[in-house]
Amino acid sequence: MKALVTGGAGFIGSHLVDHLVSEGLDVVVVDNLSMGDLHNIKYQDEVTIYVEDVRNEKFMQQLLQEERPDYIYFLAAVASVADSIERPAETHSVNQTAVFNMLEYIRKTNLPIKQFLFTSSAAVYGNLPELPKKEDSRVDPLSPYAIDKYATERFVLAYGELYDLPTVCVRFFNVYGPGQNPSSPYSGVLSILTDCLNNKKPFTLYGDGSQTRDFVYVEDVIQALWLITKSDTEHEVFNIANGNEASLNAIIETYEKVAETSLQIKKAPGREGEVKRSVANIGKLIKLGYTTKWSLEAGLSKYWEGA
Ligand code: UD2
Repeated sequence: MKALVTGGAGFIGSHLVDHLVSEGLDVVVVDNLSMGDLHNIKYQDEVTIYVEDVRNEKFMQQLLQEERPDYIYFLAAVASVADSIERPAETHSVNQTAVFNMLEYIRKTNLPIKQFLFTSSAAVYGNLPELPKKEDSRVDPLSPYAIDKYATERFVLAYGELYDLPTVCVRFFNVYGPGQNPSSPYSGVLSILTDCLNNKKPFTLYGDGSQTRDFVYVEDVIQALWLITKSDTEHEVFNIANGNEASLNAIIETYEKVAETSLQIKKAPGREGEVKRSVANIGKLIKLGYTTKWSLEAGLSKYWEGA
């Protein structure tokens, strides 16, 4: 069996690649290294790597013809709400057009695949008051990023139904763990916090810290992705999260305890397009056999150990 992972040198992608290799799959990675790093992939020598942009349509088509993957995990994305507000056309070309083009090519050429998994985001739920978010909760995508993710989900699911393709979508909540790049202002807050605690840098807190998130350790995310693959599920959407809500203030406090050091905090206004509260219902995943192995405290301790 062969798997193609777009964005396979990125934070989540590289953990997935290592897992797929350990399960005995042949793995092909496409990554333009805009945020990713080949060093993130532990089993680099056992993986076929193409440093390319998923927007290179000709290249992607040739790749599919030559490699003929059974499983496709589409993780390549500009994973930032703020970036999509600054550069909506560019992020759209990655977050939607590249995925659409691949689906369309698979349809037109009848490429046989076992599963096409698209990675969407909790951003699709926006700021509606219903909590916890269920996969069939109302959506309210507020940013170009969230709109692209939601619209692409709809394409992926409709292509699945209309053209009998085995497609599935997942919505990542806030994923953290080793390998997350802290260097961009849009990096995950826990990678930035780790960097600040480690290097005694001041941390910029956007808003009053009462915003909540559902943080899930990357190993649990990989567990969920693999369960979805193994279950041969199709035409479904799954939340991938921990199922617990924590405020940013509470997270900072927990992390300071874990790291046994205190953080220097600079206050700044809240970010545009931000979600105020976020927490997932993970019942659908639990039905597939998912159990969260990492509480926030355990995940932070493990992350801090390796930092
Ligand atoms: C996450 C995803 C994003 C999208 C979104 C959906 C990450 C990295 N991003 O964005 O792709 O799916 O969820 O809602 O997982 N913060 C600070 N200081 C900092 C950085 C962040 O206060 O230096 C705050 C930020 O304003 C936010 C919270 O920390 O309230 C979490 O920020 P984030 O960028 O880690 O993730 P989020 O939820 O904005």
